Amino acid sequence: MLERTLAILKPDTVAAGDAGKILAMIEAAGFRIAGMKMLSLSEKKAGQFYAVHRERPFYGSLVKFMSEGPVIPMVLERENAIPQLRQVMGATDPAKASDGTIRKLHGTSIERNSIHGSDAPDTARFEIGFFFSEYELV
Ligand code: FUP
Repeated sequence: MLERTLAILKPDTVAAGDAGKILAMIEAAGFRIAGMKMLSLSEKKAGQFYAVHRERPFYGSLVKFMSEGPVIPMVLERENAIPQLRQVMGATDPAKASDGTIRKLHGTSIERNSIHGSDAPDTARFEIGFFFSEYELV
């Protein structure tokens, strides 16, 4: 089934100048870019995006990290986009991610892990709508 997911190239990726390399990996994995933009999240917006984690001990630090510099949210489309992107991303903790995955290659800690990808259809819907209007998707 053709599916859409939301990815975010996180502040560590953009600051390192690795956005292009990661985008190339994503395209090589068969995703079509249906929407893309660059912006800086305020702490308030980052907090809203990660609201499901607000009771977790890492929430404050995660929100600070996600608002420390520009991010590149994008909507990616392919068959089974949600699980497929998570495979290309690798495990949350780069130290545990498989060889060749984005997080293994570019992540430096469980927090500074290079890329976000939606984990389920309902979160993908929420996360796409968080960043994009219908007219911004092609
Ligand atoms: P993932 O879906 O792989 O991004 O992982 P989670 O939804 O479990 O976590 C969301 C983000 O919280 C991670 F990308 C990084 C951050 N996090 C931490 O900083 N510390 C943790 O122990 C777990 C997650």
